[in-house]
Amino acid sequence: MNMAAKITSPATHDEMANAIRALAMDAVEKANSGHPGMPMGMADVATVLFTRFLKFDPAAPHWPDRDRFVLSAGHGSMLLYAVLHLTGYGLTIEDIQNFRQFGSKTPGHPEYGHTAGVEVTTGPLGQGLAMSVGMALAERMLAARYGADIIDHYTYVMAGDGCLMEGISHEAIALAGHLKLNKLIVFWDNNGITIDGKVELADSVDQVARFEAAGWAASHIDGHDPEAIAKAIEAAQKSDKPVLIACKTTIGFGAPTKAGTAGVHGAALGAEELAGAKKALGWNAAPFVIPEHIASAWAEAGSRGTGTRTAWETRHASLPADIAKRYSADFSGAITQAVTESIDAFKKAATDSGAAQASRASSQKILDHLAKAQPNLLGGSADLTHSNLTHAAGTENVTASNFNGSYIHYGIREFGMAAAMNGIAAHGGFIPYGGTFLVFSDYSRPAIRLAALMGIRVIHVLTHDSIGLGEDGPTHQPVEHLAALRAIPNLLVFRPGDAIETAEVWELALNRMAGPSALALSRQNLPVSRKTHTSENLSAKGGYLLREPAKPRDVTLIATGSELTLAVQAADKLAAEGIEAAVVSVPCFELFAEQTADYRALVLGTAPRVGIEAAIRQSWELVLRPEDPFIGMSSFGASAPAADLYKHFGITVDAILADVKSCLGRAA
Ligand SMILES: Cc1ncc(C[n+]2csc(CCOP(=O)(O)OP(=O)(O)O)c2C)c(N)n1
Ligand SMILES: [Mg+2]
Repeated sequence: MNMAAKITSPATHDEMANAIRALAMDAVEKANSGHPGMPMGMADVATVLFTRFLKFDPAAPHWPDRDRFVLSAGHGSMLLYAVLHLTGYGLTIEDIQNFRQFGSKTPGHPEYGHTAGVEVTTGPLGQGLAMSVGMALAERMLAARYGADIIDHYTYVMAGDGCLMEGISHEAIALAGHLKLNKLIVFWDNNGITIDGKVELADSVDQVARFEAAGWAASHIDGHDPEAIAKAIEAAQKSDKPVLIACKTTIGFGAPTKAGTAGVHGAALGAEELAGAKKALGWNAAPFVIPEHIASAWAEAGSRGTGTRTAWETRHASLPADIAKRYSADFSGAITQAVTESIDAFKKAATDSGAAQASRASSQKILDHLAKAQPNLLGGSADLTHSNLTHAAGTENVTASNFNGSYIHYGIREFGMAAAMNGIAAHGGFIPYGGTFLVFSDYSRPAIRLAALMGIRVIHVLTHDSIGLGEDGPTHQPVEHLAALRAIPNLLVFRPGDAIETAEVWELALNRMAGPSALALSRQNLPVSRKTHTSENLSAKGGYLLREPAKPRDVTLIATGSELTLAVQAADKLAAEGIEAAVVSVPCFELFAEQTADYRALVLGTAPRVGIEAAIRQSWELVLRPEDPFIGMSSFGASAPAADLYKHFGITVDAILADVKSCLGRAA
C-alpha cells in the first residue's frame, strides 16, 4: 500500500516552490559555485509541473512511458537536483550538499547516465531543446507502432533565453513544427536576463511569433502564477501542435537586491543576500533542511505516479507474445542474428564478385539488408539522401501523418539532425543513423560530442570523405575532419577501405551500445582488397595485416579508406622490385588503440612505415613514428576531377614508392 498517498498535505504551493529555491541557494552557497538564479526563477513552473502534471515514478526512473523532462537550461541543474531529491529519486541531502564536488551525483550540469532522473546531458545551450525534439519524435513513432496503451507520454522542456538565442533552436523548432510534435511542451524561462545583462543587449526577437511561424502554438503567461501555469499546461496537452509557454519570470526570485539582475545568474548569493532572500520568501529552516510537512508534500508528489506506472505494467504484460518480444527487442537495443547473417552474406558476395564500388554505395546495399534485419533502425539525412545513399529499400518516410515510417528527411539541418538523433537514442526504442557530407560534420560536431559524452548509440554516415569527391572543390573536401573527429573521446571514427570493410564497420557501429560512431565513406569507387572470405570481423581490431610478405618485411604501408588501394598497388610494384612490403589497413584508430601492445607491434612491425590517408597527418602518431613519412594533405583541396587532385597533391603510388625508397636508402 502506498502510505505517502494517504498524507493530506498542508504545504502550500509557495512553500513547495521555496523548497527548490532554498536548496538551490544553499547548495550554490556551499559550493561557492553554480547558478541559483534560474532555479529560483523557475521554481513555480517546476512545482506545478512535477506535483500536478508530470507522469513519472522515481521508483522506476527508466519506465519507458514516463513523461520526459529535459532541463535544456542545464546551468540551472540545482532545480533538477532539488526536484529529484524532493520527489524521491534517491538523491540524498548529502548529494545536494556535495553539489559540484568530484564524484558527486550532482555535477555542475546534469549528466545522462550519472544521476537517476536526468534524461540527457545538458549545458551546451540549445541542445537540450533540440534533443527533446528527438524524444518527442521517438514517442510518436513508438505510439504508432505499439499504440497509446503502451506509449503515450509528453516531453517537457525548460529552456532559457540562451537556448532560444542559439542557432540550433531554429533547426529544432522548425523540425518539431513541421512534424507537428504536439506532445512536446516547452517552458521558456522568459526572464529577460543572460550573463552579460539584459537580453535586450543582444536580442529583440519576438519568440512567440517565431515559434508560431515554425508551426507551434505559443502563449505568454506569468511564470510565478501557479494557476496560470496549470491552465497553460492543460491547454498545451490538448494542442495539435508543439507548444511554447513563455513564462515571464524574475531570475533569482526572492533575492532582495539581486533578483531580476544578471548578478544572480551564476554566482553564490553571499551570506547577507541569501539571508535576505530566505526572509523575503518566509523560509525559516536551517540550511539544507526541508520542514517536515513540505518534505512530505513533495514525497507525495513523488509517489503520485506509482499507480499509473503499475497500470502500464499490467497493460504491457498483456501484450501479445510476438509484440511483447518485438517491444523488448526495440528497447533492449540488441542487434538481431539476422544482422550478423546479412553482414556475412554481403561480405561473401562482395568477395566473390570483386567488383569495385564506392563505400557509400556499399553502405546503401548493406542498409537495404539491415532495414529488414533490424526493424528499429531509423534512417535519415540532412537533405543529401541521394548522395549519402542512406535511404534503405522499402523504408517509408516519417511524416506528420505517418509516424510508422523509418526514414527522416531532417532537412538542411545537420546540427538539428545530430541532436534529434541523440534525443531519439536517449529516449530508447530506435537505433538512429543520419547522413551528411564528412565536411559538414563540423555543423553537427557539438551534438556528436554530446553523444560521445553521454555514451549513446548514434551512427553518423559521413560520405564524400576526401578530395576524392572531386569537382565540388575545397569547400566540400574534408581535410582536417578525420583528425578532428578522432580527437573526440568515446567516438569511433571508421574509414573502411572497401565493400567488405564497409559491412564490417556497420556491424561494429550497430553493436556499439556505449557510444556513437562516425562512418567516413567515399564517393569514388574502391576495389575489393580482400581476396578470401572470412566470417570474422577483421575491422573489429581497428587495424590488421591485409598483406604480409612471405619474406621478412622491408617496409609497412599503412592506409585507410580509399588510400588502401594505393597501398596495395604500391606493394605489388615494390614486390616486383624485390622490396617486401606489408600492407596494414586501419579502418578505426580508436579500436586499434584498444588492442594489446603485442598485437599492435605484430601488425605494425619494426620496419620503416609509410602512412597514407588523403587528410592531415594529425592523429597518425598512433601508428607512425616521427621519422616515418606520411602521404596526405597539408592544405585545403581544390576543384577538379578526383584523379587530377590525387596527382596534384601527391597522393599516388609513385609517391609511396619514392618515400619507401628514401626510407630504405635506395635511389628512387
Ligand atoms: C552553447 C553555450 N554557449 C554559452 C554557454 C555559457 N552560458 C551558460 S548560461 C549562459 C547565459 C544563458 O542565459 P539564459 O539562458 O537566459 O539563462 P539565465 O541567465 O536566465 O539563467 C551562457 C552564455 C553555454 N552554456 N552554452
Ligand atoms: Mg535568461
